[in-house]
Amino acid sequence: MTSGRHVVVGTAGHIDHGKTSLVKALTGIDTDRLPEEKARGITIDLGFAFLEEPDGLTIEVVDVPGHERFVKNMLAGVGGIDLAMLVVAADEGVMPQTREHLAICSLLRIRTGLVVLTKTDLAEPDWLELVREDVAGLVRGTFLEGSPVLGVSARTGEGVPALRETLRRLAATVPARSTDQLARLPIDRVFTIKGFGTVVTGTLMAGGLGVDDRVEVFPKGLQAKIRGLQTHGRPVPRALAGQRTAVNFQGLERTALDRGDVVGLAGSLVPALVVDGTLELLADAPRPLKSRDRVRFHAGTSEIMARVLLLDRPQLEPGQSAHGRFRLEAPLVALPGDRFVVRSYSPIVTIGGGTLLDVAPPRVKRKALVAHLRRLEHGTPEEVVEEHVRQLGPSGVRVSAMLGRAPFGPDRIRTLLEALQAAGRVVAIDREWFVHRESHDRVRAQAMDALAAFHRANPLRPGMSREELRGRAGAVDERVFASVLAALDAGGEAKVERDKVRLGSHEVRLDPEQQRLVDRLERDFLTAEAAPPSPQEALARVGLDGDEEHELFQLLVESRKLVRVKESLFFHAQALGTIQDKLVTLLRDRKEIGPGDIKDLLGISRKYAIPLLEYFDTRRVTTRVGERRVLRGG
Ligand SMILES: Nc1nc2c(ncn2[C@@H]2O[C@H](COP(=O)(O)OP(=O)(O)O)[C@@H](O)[C@H]2O)c(=O)[nH]1
Ligand SMILES: [Mg+2]
Repeated sequence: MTSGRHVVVGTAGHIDHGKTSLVKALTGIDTDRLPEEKARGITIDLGFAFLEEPDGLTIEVVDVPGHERFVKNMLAGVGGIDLAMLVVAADEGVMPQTREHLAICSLLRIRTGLVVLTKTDLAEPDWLELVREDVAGLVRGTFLEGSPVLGVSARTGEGVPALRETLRRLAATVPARSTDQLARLPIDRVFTIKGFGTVVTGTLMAGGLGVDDRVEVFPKGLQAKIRGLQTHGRPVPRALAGQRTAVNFQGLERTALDRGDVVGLAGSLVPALVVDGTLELLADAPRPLKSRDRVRFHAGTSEIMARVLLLDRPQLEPGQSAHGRFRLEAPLVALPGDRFVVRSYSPIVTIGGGTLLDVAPPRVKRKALVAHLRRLEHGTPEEVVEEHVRQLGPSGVRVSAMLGRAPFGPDRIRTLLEALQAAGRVVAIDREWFVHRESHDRVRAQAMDALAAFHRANPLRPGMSREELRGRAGAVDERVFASVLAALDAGGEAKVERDKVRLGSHEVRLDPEQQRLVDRLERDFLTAEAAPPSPQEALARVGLDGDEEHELFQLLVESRKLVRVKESLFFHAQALGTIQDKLVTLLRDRKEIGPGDIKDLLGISRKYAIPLLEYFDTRRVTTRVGERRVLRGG
């Protein structure tokens, strides 16, 4: 059933050259289904048919309109095809949309195809020979050069079996699509079926979709569950890359969806309003393309108005290529590597196309941008992933965020990131989160500079506050900063102790006079026991001016010899230990005490007693019960 191969064949060619008749002769299916199509005898929108071969090969056919006014619809259909069938009426030969459709197929990098000369019943052999020469000239230098050219009459059936055989042969040469990539289905039709609800169709570009999958319709952000899936007219539990697929949603209104939207797994794709890519102007484009020109941008099944910015020149001549940025007037949902087609605003003709390189491009100067795009264009997959991580700087990137901006599936991205990590090019913050080595090093260097500057300005302070240091090192994310500090600590360049960081080489060195003052300050607090002086008083006693911010005072605080009990109330750590022991002994004896008891116990005033009691509450030594204290857990 779904085990066989699937190849999507698209028709191409001028109106009335017999494309729809050929599809019908081949598959038995009339793809002109709209009443208006029947009435006018022309194809307006895309038509779909399929052919099941006995060996499990399914040839799915997308029939496109040839009329120049409907090239937009043609573009929506041709994006998903593997194989182009360029149809030229033998009695008329090459016409404008023969050329335009061939150009579009070339721009979309369709690699395989054939030419069918239809209506052979209407052409004399001599004439047919001339048309063959005409066609040979047309395809020279394109992907169709050297491809089969078959004569067919849909009317008499002549040549149909040979065409079918050739399609089978070509189908075998089409490479299989990636199933590792994220599922993507650009919608080409939306309709309702009585009793089922909303159905969309499209060619599944990559990955797979299964019944009951939770999906999202991008860029609208509408989430829904897949109720049913069909491939060529039959229900299937799962659809795979390359298949024409109909998706029946649970809980989505038909009117909410449009051609051009993309179905993907919830949260997996990223809509873009600015994209960068290569841009080539067709050699037969009617005029040069100027920077800031307004164009029609076609990718997947969407058409979006856009302004093109040429990055390295004011205008692009026919036949030239360059890098371009597109400012889109509506969000695009696509991935790097996708091809796109550009048509001029007026007259509406195909003028060029290119490959998307970045769908979340950085805001950098033009020169840096061109260098960035070159790396994305010519790099190996590993280099492409590295370039994105580099570009994202110290905030780095998560595997999940990488999925929407690189043309690789989750497993591949993880493997590439792990290879980069092994090569020392990126640093893993955790299993999902990576920062480029250069950014990591930059934060590291900033932190080292900030530490050195801090020590220079505060030679007596043992270390810098971790939070302040993080601010000086670019205010990077806490976990990235932790990783940088861990690296510095491991290398011995810095030492991290609780919330303080210092250079590995830093030592507080006091001159003899400073040492004497510090010793005296400390002694004062030690002997004052439970009734210590205020910082100002203590400093004044040794002849210094200042409060607790004084660096000599801070030295005692940071080395934990003095402990802050409340605002500007400091106790010597040793004294505080003794007080705690006395308090605990008293509480064991009395079970509960009031503020008066501690005053008596220590011979101190309320000024010290209340803060001490509160301090021991917060240290979880005691618990407050009304105005009284009990031992915690006692
Ligand atoms: N004599 C002859 N007429 C054909 C043949 N194929 C198509 N036609 C006619 O050419 C016209 C256009 O055909 P159609 O398939 O709609 O062309 P499309 O616009 O390329 O899809 C119709 O009137 C067809 O009946 C053919 O092989 N022989
Ligand atoms: Mg047609």
